[in-house]
Amino acid sequence: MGSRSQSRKKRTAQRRIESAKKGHRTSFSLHDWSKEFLYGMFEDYKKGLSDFHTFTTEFTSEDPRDSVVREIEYDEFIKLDMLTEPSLIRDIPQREGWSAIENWPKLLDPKTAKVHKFRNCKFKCGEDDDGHKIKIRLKYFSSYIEKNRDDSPLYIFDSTFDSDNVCKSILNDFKVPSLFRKDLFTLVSESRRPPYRWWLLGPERSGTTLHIDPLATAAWNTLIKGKKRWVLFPPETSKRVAKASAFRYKGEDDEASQYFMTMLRRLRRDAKKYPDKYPGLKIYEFTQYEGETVFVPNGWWHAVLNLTDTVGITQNFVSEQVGNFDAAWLKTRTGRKKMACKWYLQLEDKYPHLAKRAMELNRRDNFKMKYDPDSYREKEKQSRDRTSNGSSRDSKRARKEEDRKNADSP
Ligand SMILES: O=C(O)CCC(=O)C(=O)O
Ligand SMILES: [Fe+2]
Repeated sequence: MGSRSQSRKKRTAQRRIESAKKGHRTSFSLHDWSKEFLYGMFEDYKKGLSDFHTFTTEFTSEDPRDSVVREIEYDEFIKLDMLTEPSLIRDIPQREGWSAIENWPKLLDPKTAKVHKFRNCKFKCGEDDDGHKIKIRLKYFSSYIEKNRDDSPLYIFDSTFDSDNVCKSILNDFKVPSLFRKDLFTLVSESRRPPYRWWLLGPERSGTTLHIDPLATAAWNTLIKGKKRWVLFPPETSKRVAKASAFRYKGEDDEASQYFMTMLRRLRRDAKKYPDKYPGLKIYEFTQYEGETVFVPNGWWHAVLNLTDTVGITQNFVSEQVGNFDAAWLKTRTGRKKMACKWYLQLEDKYPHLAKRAMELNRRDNFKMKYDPDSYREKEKQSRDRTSNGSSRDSKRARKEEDRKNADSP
């Protein structure tokens, strides 16, 4: 390839990245992306981490009140029938034969990424101010991974990769780990169900800010390549403490890199100095290595920082095996009213004991569902009868119209 065409390609890559950055953080100039110089401090931050870690998975033992995430070997994992504590499980991809091990690491290296079948696939790497997706071709993103010095770089966080004919083969590269396979949200149609699986690929210093996963879902998160720093706080921890907002100084943002490198450390220092200010505080902080799967129970605060370039996959779910059915029902019946009705009807059919439990919870709280399952069932039956008698196209249109009228907000 001629050098002129190479430099044209470089310019295109740069333009695409710059436009993604401008759309994602509209208040930032391009210069602002590196104004905190976290790039220069990152190596020291990482070296500091290994000072107080002994185990292979680097559990923090700096503070005696720190809790330790349970480590589970694969042979033990497959014998479990329940898991409700935050845990780190080894070797699922190797033992369950994921081709991700072979395929995904190539996407982190621009040389192999630019000849990979995903090179022209567009993945979501941000959102604009109106909540629209910002997408980028993988070949451009891989050179950004290599070259960027941003404080908190863009991160590919994509839940709709299965809608593209080429990148939907990501689905063939992994299998939902055995214990997490019974996902009760699969009873709801894909279109009704909120996004639930994300393919994650990002440069070091990118990450996910502190949050609790939606609708009381639990999550598993498997790392194929690289290292990730995690922090988890139990559900009873106040948002103010977990966010370490008191330790956010002027001019700092609360992106994952800033949070881990400065705010979380200040919180730790303060908690050590003034333990009475933080009764019962527990901080679970650890490093996840490749091949390891983190299990996050429902309701736990968590944040993640990519210590190196990483690629992995995560999925959110509801199941009896992780004990989040009750909590998910409570959230869904208020947050996703129509989905709750449809979910209930499916539960009645496939897991009657859970439908019974949902009704018990409704009675306990004197909760009236916006879409009553009994009348919905009746309506569906009538519309089915109409379909078999009259024109199916007409009734389909009527159903669509009804759906539109009844549309609930997420
Ligand atoms: O690996 C990460 O960046 C964390 C992802 C996460 O917590 C989520 O998708 O809810
Ligand atoms: Fe999460």
